Amino acid sequence: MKKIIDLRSDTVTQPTPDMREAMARAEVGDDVYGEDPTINQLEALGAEMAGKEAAVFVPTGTMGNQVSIMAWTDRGDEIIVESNAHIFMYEAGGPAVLSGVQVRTVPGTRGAMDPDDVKAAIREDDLHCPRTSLICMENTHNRSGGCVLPLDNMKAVYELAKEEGIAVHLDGARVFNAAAALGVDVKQITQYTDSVQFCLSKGLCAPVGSLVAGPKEFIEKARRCRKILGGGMRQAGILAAAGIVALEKMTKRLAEDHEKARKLAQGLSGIPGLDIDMSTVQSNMVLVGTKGTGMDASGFASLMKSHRLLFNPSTQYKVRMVTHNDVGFDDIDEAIRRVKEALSA
Ligand code: TLP
Repeated sequence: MKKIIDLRSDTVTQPTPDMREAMARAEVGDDVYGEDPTINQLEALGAEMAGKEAAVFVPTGTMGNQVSIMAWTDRGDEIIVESNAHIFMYEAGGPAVLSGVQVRTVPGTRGAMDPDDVKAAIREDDLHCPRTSLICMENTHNRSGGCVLPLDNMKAVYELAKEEGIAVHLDGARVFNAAAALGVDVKQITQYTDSVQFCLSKGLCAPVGSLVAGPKEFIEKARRCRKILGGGMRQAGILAAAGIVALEKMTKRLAEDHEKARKLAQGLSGIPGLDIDMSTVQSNMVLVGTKGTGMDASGFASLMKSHRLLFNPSTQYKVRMVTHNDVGFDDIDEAIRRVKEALSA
């Protein structure tokens, strides 16, 4: 029986042996009382790495984004997000349900919003209009296939927001991938955002958890919002221990996943029927067009599933493949081989 090669997401990664050991040893306490030393250590480390005053540990990236939106806004406000943002596409309408805000979308190029479009979307101070209270960016940008927002674009949006007195939040689920791709310290990115949510459980391999980092007063509010959502955990230092390994060790190896993605993209792009825009292969994802095979994305994904190669449809004619710590370079060679074999049969 062939081994399963799982490229559905970097969320499928298993905690590393170092993580399991740290989890077993973790000193814990009741975090709702602020008494879990391992969580306190993780929050301090995350804040320091992101260049922010404070941080709060949350169970998921989705909760990280939602507590941030809740803490920055009032009911009836409007928030601006890029039209393919995770917050808009995949958080089950959370901003409307949880914060009572409406979402205004601005189209992006590979996830980057044009500052002029953002400016045009900001509401005037008029009794008829909702108040624009938050602008969200996403880096890396999932739906564009892991593209990295250019730093000057983030800077322009941030400066515009500051002129208008509007807060900026970054969905940095994979911000360490963005930093690795740009070859910069993550602070170079987070300097252009007031708050950031980053995931420990994706390419960084922790089993659970995200951090929200930002100004102290905002984090106090976010902590309260986390409690509202039922995210006040108790002896969760067991999870935070893996998060510390994720930040200290696993952030340093992400460039390797990017190399695997390039290798995969190069290998697949030579196969008749498949269409890949190499310029979008910037981090650990590859979007593969399937139209030329005569199959749509789900048809192609289910064909390859029968060859024990897993990935997800992204749009009607595009699948997304994600590289990570649990697929090796040899698995990439094998994945390319299986696709070739399946399409030539
Ligand atoms: N993304 C998942 C799916 O939800 C699509 C994936 O497999 O990529 N922001 C971004 C940019 C994300 O990609 C994700 C997860 C989240 C937030 C939410 O994180 P979780 O899954 O921890 O709630």
